[in-house]
Amino acid sequence: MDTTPLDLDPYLFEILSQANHIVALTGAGVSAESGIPTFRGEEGIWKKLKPQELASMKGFLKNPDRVTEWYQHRRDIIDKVKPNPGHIALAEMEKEFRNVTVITQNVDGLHQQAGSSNVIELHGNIYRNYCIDCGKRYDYGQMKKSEGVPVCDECGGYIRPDVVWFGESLPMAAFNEAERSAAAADVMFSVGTSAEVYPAAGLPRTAKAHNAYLVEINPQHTDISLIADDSIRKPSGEALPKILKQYLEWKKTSTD
Ligand code: BJW
Repeated sequence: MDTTPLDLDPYLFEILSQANHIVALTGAGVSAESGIPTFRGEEGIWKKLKPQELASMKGFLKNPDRVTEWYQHRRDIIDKVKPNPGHIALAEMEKEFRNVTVITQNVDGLHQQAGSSNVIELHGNIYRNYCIDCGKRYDYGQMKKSEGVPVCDECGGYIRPDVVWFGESLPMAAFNEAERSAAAADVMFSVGTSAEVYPAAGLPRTAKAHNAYLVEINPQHTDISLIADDSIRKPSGEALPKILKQYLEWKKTSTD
C-alpha cells in the first residue's frame, strides 16, 4: 500500500479536535475493497443487470425466483468477506471522538462487524427478510433453506429481503435520525458513494447547510465534489486510516 501521507488541510484537524459530532455517509465504495461490487461505474452491478428488474417491487413480482436468487448470490459473497481498513478506521474513530455516526446506504452489515456502534442503515439489511403480505419477519437461516422464492408459513405470501428498492420509502425513523445527524455534524465524510440516489444523496447538502466541514473520499468525481471542502481521490481503505493516523500525529505535536 502507498504510505505517502495525504495532503490534508490542517484546518480539518483543528475542526476534528473540537468536534462534537462526526458523521460518515457511506456507500458501496466503502465495501469495494472487501470484495463487494459497487452498483455504478465500469465494474458496477448495473452495467450488466437492470435495477428495475432486480431492485424494484415490480421486478420482484414479475420474477420472484430470479430476484431471490440474486439476493442469495449477494449474501453468499458478503458471507465470505471481512470489513476492510476503511470500515475499521471509522469504527476506531469512536475511541477518539465524542459522537461518531455512520449513515450507510449499504446492506452488508460490515460497519457493525468492524465495530461501529452507531450505524444508521438507510437502505435496510440484506440478512433480514419479511413477508410482503402479512409482514412476518424471517431471519437469514430460514431464508437459506429455501429454493426459489420462499413463502410465508403464516399466510403463503412471498418473502422478500428487507432492503429499500427504487420507488420505496426509506425507513422513516432511520431517515429522520440520519437528517438530524447530518444537521448536527461538525465534520461529514462522504465515503464511496456516487451520490446519485436520493434522498441519501441530499444528506451532505444538509450537513453543509448547517456549516459542517465536508470531506469527500472517492477516487471519482461526484456531485458532492462540487460542494465538498476537500475531495480525497483515494480508495477509502487507504484514505480513512491515513486521516485518522495523520490526525493523531497532528494532535500529538500540537499538544507537545
Ligand atoms: C470507491 C471505491 C473505494 C469505488 N473507495 N470509493 C430524481 C430526483 C430525485 C430522486 C429521484 C429522481 N428520480 C427517481 C428518484 C427516486 C430514486 C432515485 O434517487 N433515483 C435516482 C437513481 C435518480 N430514489 C428512490 O426511489 C428511493 N426512494 C424514494 O425516493 O422514496 C420516495 C419515493 C416514493 C415513491 C416514488 C418515488 C420516490 C429509494 C432508493 C433505493 C435504492 N436502492 C438501492 C438497492 C438497495 C438494496 C440492495 O443493495 O440491493 O440502494 S440501489 C443502489 O444505489 C443501492 C445503493 O445503496 C444506492 C446508492 O449507491 P452507492 O452506494 O452510491 O453506490 P454506487 O455504486 O452508485 O457508487 C459507488 C461509489 O464508490 C462510486 O462513486 C465509486 O467511484 C466509489 N468507489 N471504489 C471509495 N475503494
